[in-house]
Amino acid sequence: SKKKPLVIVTRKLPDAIETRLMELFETKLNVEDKPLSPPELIEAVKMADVLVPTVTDRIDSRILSQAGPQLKLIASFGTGVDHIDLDTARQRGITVTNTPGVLTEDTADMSMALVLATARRMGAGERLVRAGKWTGWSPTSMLGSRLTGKRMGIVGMGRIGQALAQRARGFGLAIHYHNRKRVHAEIERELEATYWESLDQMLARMDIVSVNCPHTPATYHLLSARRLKLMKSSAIIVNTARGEVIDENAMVRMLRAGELSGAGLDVYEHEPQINPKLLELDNVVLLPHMGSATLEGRVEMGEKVLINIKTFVDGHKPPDRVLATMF
Ligand code: 8YV
Repeated sequence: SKKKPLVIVTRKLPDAIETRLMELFETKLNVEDKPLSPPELIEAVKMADVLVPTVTDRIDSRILSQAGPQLKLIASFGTGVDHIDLDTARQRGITVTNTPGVLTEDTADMSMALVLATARRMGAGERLVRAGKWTGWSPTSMLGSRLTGKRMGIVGMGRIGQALAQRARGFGLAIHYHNRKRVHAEIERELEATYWESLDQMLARMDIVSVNCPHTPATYHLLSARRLKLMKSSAIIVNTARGEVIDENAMVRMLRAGELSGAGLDVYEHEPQINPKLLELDNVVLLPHMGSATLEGRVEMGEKVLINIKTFVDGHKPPDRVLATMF
């Protein structure tokens, strides 16, 4: 019988997924749950038939240039693929898959949660209570801004952007969006969403801006210093996508100067490093990249990885192939 392919997994995954991987393939797990160092990653791509990386593994051209000829599939655990050099993978004949769809609702929940937490100052309120500094109710303290009747601008109207729009409508927000392409008229109608071809023009008019696009060469610093300056000083910004989409230094400067009223961030430009100036600000809510972190979501992401590997190993095209040309 044919030798089972060697699958190398870079991080600890849910038990049920690891068990299934070991049943189906020869599998090397990471029991420590520490990200692999670059030399360990090189060792992995030299040996593996299939690599299962996550967002914490930088699979750049340097790493891929060391890959053995047997490496034919990178089945990433996660939806964003900006940590993988897709062009080099394609040149080397390596198929790349991701796990789209199963984390849409959870990530949209987190975007909405960050909007609420930021607009209503939940972080500052919680810090006050925990510090034992709350002296009682007052008519003029802890005042945030009302959501009902405000405008939300969604940058990136894909699956997550649309799921966020559905939620935001329930909070009385008017939905606006910018996307490379206008979405289907039917979806636009259903969400009562207004399309802005010009991101600049949209930004100038929004009370809330939510980033929900992938990080690609085209979206790196899409919210540049110049564009951030177009926003109202009363506006808040939330990001559950990728830190690189916003010029983080420029945003921090504006938050400090009161040129932006608040930010709710789940992702950062240099994870897991946090700009120390962010920690000094009271008008920001800071989360540790947990947008898709639900028990259910992680298992479903693992199931997608399993299906992608299984179909590929069986000689078929895996369902969640990522093409460099998608971006
Ligand atoms: C995951 C994410 O935590 O899917 C993504 O793009 O950022 C998160 O859902 C991460 O990708 C795991 O690799």
